[in-house]
Amino acid sequence: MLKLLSWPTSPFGAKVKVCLKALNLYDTVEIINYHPWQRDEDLRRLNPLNKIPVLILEDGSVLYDSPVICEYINDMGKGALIPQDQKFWILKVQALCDGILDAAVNARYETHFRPEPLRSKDWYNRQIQAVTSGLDALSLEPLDQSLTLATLVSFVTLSYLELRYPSMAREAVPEHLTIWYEEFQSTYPWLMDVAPSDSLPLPSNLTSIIQ
Ligand SMILES: N[C@@H](CCC(=O)N[C@@H](CS)C(=O)NCC(=O)O)C(=O)O
Repeated sequence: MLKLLSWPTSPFGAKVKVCLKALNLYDTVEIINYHPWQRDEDLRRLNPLNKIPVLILEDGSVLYDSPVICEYINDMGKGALIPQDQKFWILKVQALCDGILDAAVNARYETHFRPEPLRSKDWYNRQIQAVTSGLDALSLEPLDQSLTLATLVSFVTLSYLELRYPSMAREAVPEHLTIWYEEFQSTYPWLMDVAPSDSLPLPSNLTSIIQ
């Protein structure tokens, strides 16, 4: 059985989970909850970058980086999430959403993992600016209600912001993107089961200092 190392709050892990759900493949993968800031070297042995998600294949080989894993799952689902005629638009939307998420996750690490005296307001603001200008760009993309990698990553991006930055989700997401998101949620309510969520307590052995 395939194994996915992820954590419920991780938007990159959620990208993989929503792809699995959309293709009806969720039950073919064992989900292993693993927090990347855990104080051990288990994750680094699988992914030298020490990041989740990581997918362990049946022959023991490992895939990392969510775009690579999503592409693998798309192949398992016979390419349904990346129709050939939209491929490069879909990959561009994924790159945009990944950039928004990288910036949002970095900003969160700054305020939650880095000790107060080491925090940089300018660096934090730069990340938030990438999130808001990324959202403006995303709102110009012709997202529809079909299930593709483009709509799924956009869904995960907006769900992550709703979880971690609720006031930004209310105020900085352009209105028609919010309308698209609400319609997508009500069309596919079962996707909410695997959207980023704070459903597990943090493990006790986390590293807390980023120098
Ligand atoms: N480009 C990577 C980003 C993954 C990522 O940043 N994951 C976070 C959790 S949401 C992580 O593992 N962070 C640990 C770290 O930065 O050391 C992907 O798309 O998979």
